[in-house]
Amino acid sequence: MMTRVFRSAPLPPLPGLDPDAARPVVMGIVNVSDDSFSGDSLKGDAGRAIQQARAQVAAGAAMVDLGAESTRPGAAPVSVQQEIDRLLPVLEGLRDLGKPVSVDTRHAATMRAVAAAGAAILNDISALEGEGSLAAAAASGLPIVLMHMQGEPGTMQSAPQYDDVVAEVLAYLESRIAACAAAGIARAKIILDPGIGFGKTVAHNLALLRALPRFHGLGCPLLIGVSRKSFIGAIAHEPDPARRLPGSLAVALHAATRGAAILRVHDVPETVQALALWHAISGPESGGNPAVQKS
Ligand code: 7PM
Repeated sequence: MMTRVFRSAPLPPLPGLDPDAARPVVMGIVNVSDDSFSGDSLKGDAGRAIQQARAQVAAGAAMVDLGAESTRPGAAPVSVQQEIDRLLPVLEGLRDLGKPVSVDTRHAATMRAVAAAGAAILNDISALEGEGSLAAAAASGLPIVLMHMQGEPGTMQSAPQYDDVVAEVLAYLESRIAACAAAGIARAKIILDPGIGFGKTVAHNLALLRALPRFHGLGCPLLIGVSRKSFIGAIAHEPDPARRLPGSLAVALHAATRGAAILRVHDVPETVQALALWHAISGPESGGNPAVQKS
């Protein structure tokens, strides 16, 4: 039997992130919707988001991902100013978190505002294709997550089509790395994400997950987000996203074994526990996962 050996690129240096941490690390998902009680720091949605982020870090998250724009089909649109107004109080409240706060946004104005307010990572599901986003991200100097998506959030799941999903996602991400390079963003600042569930059928998602090792060839660390996603519901016959933890853990461990650097998840304590067992068995204490070489 042949063991496939691949080299996974290191994460960019981040304040509060241990460069020697066992990988993958967990990124906790924090959503901040409208803030009807702003003013009282622990009431309203900003307060809930701050408490949720702190609880996730206490449970072992190495970082959190803060998002204010719902990408769900049919969700009420959020203006860029509303997005900024929701994010800034949470970022202010998390200044002493001690762990990197990533912000999930597609808008250049939001990128500039959150970079000034202490965000540590810019996570863009449109891979900096928005107007002015390449320049805003470059000016921030922050590490960037480039994610692949086919179509737009509202309609992307209606009829996703590829000739070769893996080749097309690889080529797209390579083209965005080149766009970043032209804008002055070095490859060492880039984290890549195949965008599971973003304009993909169940079969497309499975093909990408099977092919994860090929993504290391792009020379950047990988972020994988599968938590509670609908392909898990489709395969497990579980319509309720809140009941998709077992499937989410199974896919998270699959990605861990294939060298993912960051797992973006809703269920932080549960994922941290699953990874602790996986690390104990296949991590450095065991002589290392033979499939993964850190560079
Ligand atoms: C509706 C549709 C609600 C999609 C929520 C979602 C990712 C991300 C999201 C991901 C990166 C979800 C997604 N998913 N950013 N933002 N990678 N980099 O299920 O997979 O959380 S939002």
